[in-house]
Amino acid sequence: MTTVHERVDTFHDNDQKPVGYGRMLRKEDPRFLRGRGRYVDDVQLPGMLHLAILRAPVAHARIVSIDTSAAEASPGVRAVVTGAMLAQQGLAWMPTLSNDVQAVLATDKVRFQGQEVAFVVADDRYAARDALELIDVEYDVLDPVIDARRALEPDAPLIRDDLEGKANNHCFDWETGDEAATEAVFARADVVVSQDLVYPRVHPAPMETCGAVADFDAVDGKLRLWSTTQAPHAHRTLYAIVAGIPEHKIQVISPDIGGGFGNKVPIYPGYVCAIVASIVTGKPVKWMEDRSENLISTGFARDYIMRGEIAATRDGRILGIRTNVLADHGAFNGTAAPVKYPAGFFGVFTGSYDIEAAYCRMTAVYTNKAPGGVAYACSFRITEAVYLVERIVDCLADELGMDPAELRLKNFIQPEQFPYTTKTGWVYDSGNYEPTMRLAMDMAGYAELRREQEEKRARGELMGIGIAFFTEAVGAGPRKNMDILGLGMADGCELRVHPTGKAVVRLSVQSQGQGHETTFAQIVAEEIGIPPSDIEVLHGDTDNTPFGLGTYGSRSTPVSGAAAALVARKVRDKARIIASGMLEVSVADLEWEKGAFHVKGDPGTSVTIQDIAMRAHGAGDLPEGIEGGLEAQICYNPSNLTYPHGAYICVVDIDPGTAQVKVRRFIAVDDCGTRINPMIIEGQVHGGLTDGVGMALMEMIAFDEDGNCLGASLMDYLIPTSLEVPDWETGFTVTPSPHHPIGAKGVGESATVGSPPAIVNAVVDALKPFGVRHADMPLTPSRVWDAMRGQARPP
Ligand code: MCN
Ligand code: CUM
Repeated sequence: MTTVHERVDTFHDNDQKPVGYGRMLRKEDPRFLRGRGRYVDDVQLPGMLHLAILRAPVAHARIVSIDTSAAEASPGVRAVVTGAMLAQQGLAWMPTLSNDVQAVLATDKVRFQGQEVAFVVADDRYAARDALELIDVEYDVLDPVIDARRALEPDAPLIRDDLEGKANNHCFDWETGDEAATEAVFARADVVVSQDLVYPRVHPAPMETCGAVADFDAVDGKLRLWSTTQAPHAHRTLYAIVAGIPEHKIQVISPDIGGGFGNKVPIYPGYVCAIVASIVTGKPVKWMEDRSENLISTGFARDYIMRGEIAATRDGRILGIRTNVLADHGAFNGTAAPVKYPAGFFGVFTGSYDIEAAYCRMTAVYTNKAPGGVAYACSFRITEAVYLVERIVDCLADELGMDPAELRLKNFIQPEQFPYTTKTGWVYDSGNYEPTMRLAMDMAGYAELRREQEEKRARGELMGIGIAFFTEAVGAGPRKNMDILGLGMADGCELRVHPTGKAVVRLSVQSQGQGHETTFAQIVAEEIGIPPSDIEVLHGDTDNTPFGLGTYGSRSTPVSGAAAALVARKVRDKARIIASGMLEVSVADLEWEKGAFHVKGDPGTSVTIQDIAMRAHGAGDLPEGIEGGLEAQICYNPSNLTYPHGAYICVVDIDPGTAQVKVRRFIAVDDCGTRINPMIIEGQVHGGLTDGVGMALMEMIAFDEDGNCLGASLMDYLIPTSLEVPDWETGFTVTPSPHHPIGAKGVGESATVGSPPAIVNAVVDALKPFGVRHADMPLTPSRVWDAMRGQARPP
C-alpha cells in the first residue's frame, strides 16, 4: 500500500464546481485506456510510403563503396538514398543541439554501430526492410575507441576527422567554481575523502520508439511533419534553418507520445530522412524505428566517469567539494542543453549543503558510440551531480563514523539563507530542508530501522539503509543566460474563452504522458473558475500553438505553468472590467470569488465568468475601450529556475548466498512547491523511482571491445517491472517558489534524480561488514558478489 501523508483535498470535477488544484482523474486517460491514443505510427495518409534505414554494422570504419543497384531493383522500392546523394544537396550533415554537426547519412566513415548509412523508400515497411539487405556496402574497418579514457591517449584512433584541424578526440573542457579557494579549504580540512564513481551509459527506452511521417506538398510548398518530439517549435525552427523552408511552410505535429524521458528532444537523422524522402518522392513517407534501432542509435544518457572529493572538519562540517569528470559524448556531441552549459546543470553538484568552496573540472571526449548525453529524466545532468554528491557525503559519513542522516542535517543550507547562491553560482530560490528530511525519517521509522539492522548484522544478515537528499534546478530558463542554438528558453500561452464559457488553452510545451491536458486545465481553472472539464488543452501542433521551447528539464510547470496562470489572470482582468459594466459598479467595487465577480458587501449581486464570456461576445455594450471577445496571450520569460528538493530513504536486503538485492522499502518525500495535482505528482514520483531501481540495479548500455552494443534489445537491456519494485511510500512538504506566479516547481525528474544514490547508498551500507565503501551501478548480483569478495569489475 502506498502511504500518502497529506491533507485531504480530494474532490471530483464531475460535479461541475469551479475547481482548480487537487486530485483529479486525468482527462486524457479515457482515450489511452481504451486504446484510442493517436500516435505517430497511427498516422495513415493516402499513398504513404515507408522508409527503412540501413545502419552501420561496425563501430568505426571507412566507407569504401556503396552499391544500391540490387536494392533499387527490389519489388516495391521507390528510392534508395545514400550519404553521397544527400551531400549533393548539402544535406549529409545537420547541426546538433550542442553546436556540433552530426551525419544524417554517413559519407566518409561510420562512427558508431547503428549509425545511419542509407535509406530505402518502398511501398510498405516489409519491402523497405527487405531491400536494406540488398545494399552492398564495403567497409574498411578501423580500430574503435570505446573507453573514454582511451580516447585521450596520443595514439588513439581519430574519430572526428571531418572537423577541420581536429587532431584528437577531445570534445570540450569545462570548469566551474573556484579552484584556488577549494584547494585552500582542502588544505586545512581535518578529513578528506575521495571516491571514483562511474555513472554508466543508460537509455531512456520509452515505450514508443521514435518516428515520423513527412508530407511535403509540392503545390503549396508546405511540409507537414508528424513526429515524436518533445519540442515541436524548436524542431520546426531547426528544420527551417537546415532545409531553408520558411517556418510558416512547416507544420510540426507531435500527437500522443508514448513516453519521451528525454529520448525525444534531439533531432534524429530519421526525421530528416523522412522529410527528404517525401520531397524526393512527392508522397507522404513514414519512418518508425524498431526497439533495437532505438536502443543503439538514439540519445543515450549519463556515461560520466567521476572522481569526487569532499573535505570536512573532524566533527562533520563539510568545507568543500571537488570533482573531476571525464564525459563520454559518443561520436557526435548531440547533447541537448542550453548553449552556455555544455555539461548541462552539473554545476549543482554542491547539493543541498552550505559549503565554503567547490570546484569542478570536466573533459568531454568523442568515442565510437551513439550520440546523446542529456536524456532519461536527467534534469540536464543533475542526475549525475546528485549521484556524485550524495555518494561522497555517504563516504564521508563512513570515514567520520557518523550517521549519514545526521551528517546531512548538520550541513543543510538553512531556510533563512534562501535565496542561496551556491559556490558555483546557482541561486536556489527557496527551500526548507530539515522538515523534509525529518518527515522522511519519521515515515521510515529511521531509528527503529537502524536497530533492526544492528540485530540483523549480528545474525549475519545483510540489510542496508540508504539516504539521498537532493536539490534540483528545473525550469530552463532565464533568457539572459539560457538558450538552445540561439533560441531563448521562454514559452508562450494563449487562452480563449468561448461565448458559452468553455475555454481552450494553447501551450508550447508537449506532454509525453505527464498529464498536461489535465494539469494545465487545472491551472487555468484555479485562476478563472471555469471547471477543468470545460477547458481544452491544445499542444503539439506548431500551426495551432504559440512558440516556445518544449518539454524537458521538468520545465513545463515552471515555465509554461507560469504562462498559463498569467494568461488566465489577464483574461480575468478583462473579465473584471466587463463585469463592472454589467453590474454598473466601478472595478474597485468588485470582488472575485473563484468563478464570479460580486459587488463588495453584496454577494447576491454577481456575474459568473460564463455570463461575462457571453457578454464579451454577445449583444449589449461593453465598457469604454474594451474590445469584444475574451482571450489573451503571453510569452513567459522565467526570472530564475525553480529548485525542488526531496529526501529519499531506501531499505534493501541482500541475499548473502546469491548477492541479489531486494528493495524492501522506499520512502520518498518531495517538495515541488505548490502542488497542482497530487495524484499526477505521485505518478511522476512512482515512475521516477522505478527508473531509479532500474539504473541502480539493472540498466546499462554496454559495449564489447569492438564497439558492438550489448544492450540492443530488452532481453539484454533490463528494465524493471512491478516485480522488482516495492510499494512506494510517498510524502511531501510544500515550499513555494517565490518567483513563480503560483509558487510551483517542477517534479517530473525528481525521483529519477534522487533515487539511484539512495539505492546505491543502501547497498553499500548493507555491505559494510565486508569493508565495502563503494560499488558502481548497476548493482547486479555479479557486481555485488564481487564487491563482497573485495574485487571490482571494470565498468
Ligand atoms: N505537476 C504538478 N504540480 C507541480 C509540479 C508538476 O501537478 N508542482 C504536474 C504537472 O502539471 C505535470 C507533471 O506534474 O502534469 C510533470 O510536470 P513537470 O515537473 O513540470 O515536468 P514536465 O511536464 O515538463 O515533464 C517533463 C519531465 C521530464 S523532463 C521527463 S524526462 C519525464 C517526466 O517529465 N518524461 C516523462 N515524466 C514523464 N512522465 C511520463 N509519463 N512520460 C515521460 O516521458
Ligand atoms: Cu533530461 S530527460 Mo527530460 O529533460 O526530457
